Amino acid sequence: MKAYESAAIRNIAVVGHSHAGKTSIVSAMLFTAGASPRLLRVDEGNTITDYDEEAVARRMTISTGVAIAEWTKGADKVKINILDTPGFNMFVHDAKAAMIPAESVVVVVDGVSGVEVITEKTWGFAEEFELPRIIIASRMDRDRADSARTLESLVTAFGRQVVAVQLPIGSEKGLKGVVDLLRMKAYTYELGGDGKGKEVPIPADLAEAAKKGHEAIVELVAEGNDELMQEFFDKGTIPDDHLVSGLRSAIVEHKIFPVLYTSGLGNLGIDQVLNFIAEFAPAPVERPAVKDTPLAAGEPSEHHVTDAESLTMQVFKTISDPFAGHISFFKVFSGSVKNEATVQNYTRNTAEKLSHLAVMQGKTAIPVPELHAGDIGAVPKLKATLTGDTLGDKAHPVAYPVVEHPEPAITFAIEPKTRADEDKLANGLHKLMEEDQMVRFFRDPQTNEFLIAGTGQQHIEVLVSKLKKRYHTEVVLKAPKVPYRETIRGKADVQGRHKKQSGGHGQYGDCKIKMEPLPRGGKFEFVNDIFGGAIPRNYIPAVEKGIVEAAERGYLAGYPVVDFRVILYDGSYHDVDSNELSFKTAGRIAFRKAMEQAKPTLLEPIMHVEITVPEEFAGAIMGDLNSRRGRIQGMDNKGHNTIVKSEVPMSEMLTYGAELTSMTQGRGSFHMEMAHYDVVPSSIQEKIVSAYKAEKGELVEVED
Ligand SMILES: Nc1nc2c(ncn2[C@@H]2O[C@H](COP(=O)(O)OP(=O)(O)OP(=O)(O)O)[C@@H](O)[C@H]2O)c(=O)[nH]1
Ligand SMILES: [Mg+2]
Repeated sequence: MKAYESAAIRNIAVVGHSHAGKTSIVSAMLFTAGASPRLLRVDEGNTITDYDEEAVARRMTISTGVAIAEWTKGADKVKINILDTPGFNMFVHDAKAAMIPAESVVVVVDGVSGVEVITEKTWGFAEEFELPRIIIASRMDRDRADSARTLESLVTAFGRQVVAVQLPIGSEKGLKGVVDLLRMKAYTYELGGDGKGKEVPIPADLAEAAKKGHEAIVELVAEGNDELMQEFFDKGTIPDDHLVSGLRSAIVEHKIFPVLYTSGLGNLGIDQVLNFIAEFAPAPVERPAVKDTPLAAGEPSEHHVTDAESLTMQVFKTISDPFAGHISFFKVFSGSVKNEATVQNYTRNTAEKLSHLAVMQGKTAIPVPELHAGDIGAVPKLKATLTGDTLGDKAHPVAYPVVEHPEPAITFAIEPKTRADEDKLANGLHKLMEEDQMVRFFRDPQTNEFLIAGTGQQHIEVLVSKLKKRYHTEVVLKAPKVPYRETIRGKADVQGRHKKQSGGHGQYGDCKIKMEPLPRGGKFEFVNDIFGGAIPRNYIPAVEKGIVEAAERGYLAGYPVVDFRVILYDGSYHDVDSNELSFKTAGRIAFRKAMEQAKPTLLEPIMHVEITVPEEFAGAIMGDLNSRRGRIQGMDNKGHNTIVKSEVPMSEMLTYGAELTSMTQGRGSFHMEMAHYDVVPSSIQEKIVSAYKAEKGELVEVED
């Protein structure tokens, strides 16, 4: 494939609620642009962007797929790099990661449901990254699809800068085509055809609505632009070329959000979508300079998307599986990169050789000799590079900001089925973590069980399935676990002394510490306040280590102790008998004594929960949330649905999916993410602590 210059590149992230029709639109774009020989379908499991085995099995996008449509509009040939992102809530963090390489976002909404929970969530991502947005209302051929209602829901959610630039011709099964309100032209299509429209006169019954629609665009464009406003007052309208350029600037500056209509499955209106992206979506050169994260104290530097600057690139996605190997997807932010180049990974401080430089069409790598500033590419077999890393010219180190993801929402204990599985487990999970930043894998320090944490039940199921299919490792999922923590609510001032001086070499360590609470999220702070050598300097880290290790094992119920400060202010030592181990032990003793005094308490994770149910279930759902110690934060009505927002302890939500289904006859949906930690009410705390003690008692007996 030829190397496109920055001005001829469009990088778009396609986002929206699950099932809105994103992958189908992308598939239709690829076919219409000649990238596939026929229209590939999600339901046939053969689309270019949903190639992953798990995506095919579940008929939904699980991780962002990258593809390319080369499209000619008038005299311009552009390369559209498309990022087809997941809309299902448990995978939607990948849509956020796709904002890094994109200069604009295509927000897809379903023409029946309009704006949904994840539409708003992904809109928020685009807002955070200050990206222009083009909206596509899709699945317009379905029963009950309604363009006016969909537009209304968009305007309600995102404001009056949302404006239709098309009108659909016909509706539901009778959907025929679209009217381009900007240039006042109409196109009809054959459902399931080649995606290329036939120009026809604007149907008489749409003439009035089309005129109004055109005027709405004129007014909105004029409103935001003084020169055009003047022209509008003087002439009563704006000449077409000024209207187009005015609209384009407003879109690029994310002041206007245009709405188009399609059927992805029917491949209707898709050439107009490609034309619109080619004409109105900004090229990478047009984006504001990219800010980096300062390597030392100071202001961030700015990088311009041009070949003239030195090379900087960032990895935004990694695939790691036994078939494809390790593939890093990156965006070139500045400079250009050639095949076989050696570049520096600044994040890991190591050199990487870019052999087999490529662009990706789904899972297929297409070799390229070079990539210019602003382009998206991929390279296999980097040694140390992971998602989020910044690479480039060795002489000019840079770090670009990485995407922040929420903490995992669910943790399960897993057990390898056999001894052989146990040996393979860590390796398989390690590979999965390379490509999925939402997986956490660790051992429970208390029970020694393997724990796996992720965004939700389905996410964990995908991981278990990948372990089995890719790495032939079978595991059994056990009951979900709540990652409690411990903290203190009071202060303490104690002495920890360890002394063993019976014959031979003795042990002696002695420390005095104060302990006090830190605000939530404050983790741990260690302050060395020793003056005059009461404890020799080389033993102080040992005291800290003893405390840290003891804190990891917990005090009340075996959960890590967090959000506290320790001040080491005094102690004593023995010339012969003191050593590191003695001071570590002294630190541990001091920690346990301090915990006793400092009002220890348990903390539990609290989740943000957003539940969407038909309105007749709203009362029951809220009653149920009450019984789960939930705090209702707000309620919203959308059509016939009620959206309930609340904060609920994780421990009350472990099996909510199945319970919501039975409470709403399968008509409710919810998503949740970790919000913060909060103190566990004392009655519940007592139960957790006594259960721990009982279990520990048993364990000790067995060990004895
Ligand atoms: N009738 C009709 N069905 C469509 C259309 N577009 C998609 N569908 C169907 O809707 C379902 C979901 O489509 P997808 O394209 O996978 O939706 P998505 O937005 O990619 O969904 P996620 O990947 O889960 O976020 C599939 O069964 C499609 O066949 C359309 O234009 N018309
Ligand atoms: Mg999809």
